[in-house]
Amino acid sequence: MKRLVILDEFIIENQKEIPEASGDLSRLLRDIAVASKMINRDLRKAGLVEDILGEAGVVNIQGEEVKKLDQFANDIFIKYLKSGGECCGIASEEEDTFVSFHDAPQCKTAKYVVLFDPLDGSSNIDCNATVGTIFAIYKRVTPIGTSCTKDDFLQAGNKLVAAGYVIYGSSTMLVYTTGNGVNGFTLDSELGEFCLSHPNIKTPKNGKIYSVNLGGYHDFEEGVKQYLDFCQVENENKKPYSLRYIGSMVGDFHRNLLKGGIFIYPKSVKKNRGKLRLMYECNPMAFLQEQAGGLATDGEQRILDIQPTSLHQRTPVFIGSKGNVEKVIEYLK
Ligand code: P6P
Repeated sequence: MKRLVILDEFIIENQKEIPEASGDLSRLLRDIAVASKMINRDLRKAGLVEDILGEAGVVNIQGEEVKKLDQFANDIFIKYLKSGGECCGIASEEEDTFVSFHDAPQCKTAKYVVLFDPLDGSSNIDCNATVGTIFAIYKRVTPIGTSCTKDDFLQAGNKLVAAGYVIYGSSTMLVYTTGNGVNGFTLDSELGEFCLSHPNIKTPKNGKIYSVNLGGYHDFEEGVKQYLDFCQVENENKKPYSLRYIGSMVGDFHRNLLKGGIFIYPKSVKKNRGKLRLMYECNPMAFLQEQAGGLATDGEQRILDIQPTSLHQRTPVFIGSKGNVEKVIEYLK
């Protein structure tokens, strides 16, 4: 029987590959893993936990109904990242602006900031469909010991130190990269440990799956519509690709990362910058996708090269197998 490699051991083993690694990033990744186990525990019984499903009765900066589980996951992340002392501040989909941990003595010498979507796919939560947590880690750019500023967060994706997601699906998995490939860990809930189950994930160069909300087809720009027509009949096999779309980016992304394919959320007449957020959805997923051998673009440039101007800015996104993304870029030209 193969020896189980648990996440903690893997992180420590691999921190040697991170320049000037001092263990801080390893501890930060472990704090994220602990927070996701807490979220997983309550998510799995959300239907039974008193008053945790449904709307939280607030609307976030995106103008979206905040679900109680969104708020719950957000609070768990902030609590564990603050108590872990390895990050000096966070930005979250559920917070209007960044949150500095300068008031926490244990965070005084922290070198990192974390941006996250605590529970992506919230529209699926109440119907028990796959949801996920997405996180992005940068080294702070302002002096250690001072309160973090917006500059620490508004960094291009090509400056990411680490990124990953936790997918709460038929099993719970944590998938992350520190720039040396992508590895997936499945939660053994009896052990309470994330165990290496998907080492060195690589996305097939070409995929036969496309993921898009076709409800917006008539609002999409011409090149996107032509690519979608290509997927449906004019492709190299002359038979339709499979349309797979569950309306939860983590779920759609994870399937395509493993099987190959392309996830598209384009701009449209109604959403002229698309819907997905650059800083804590598209950038972390783009880092992972490139590390797994795929591509991620906004239609004009590499997602990771976009210079952000605001925490919650949105971007069109075409992400997945190299061959599929290159094809859609041809149509967009
Ligand atoms: P639509 C979930 O709300 C989310 O932010 C992503 O997880 C998902 O890919 C997208 O929105 C779905 O959006 O417009 O197709 O419902």
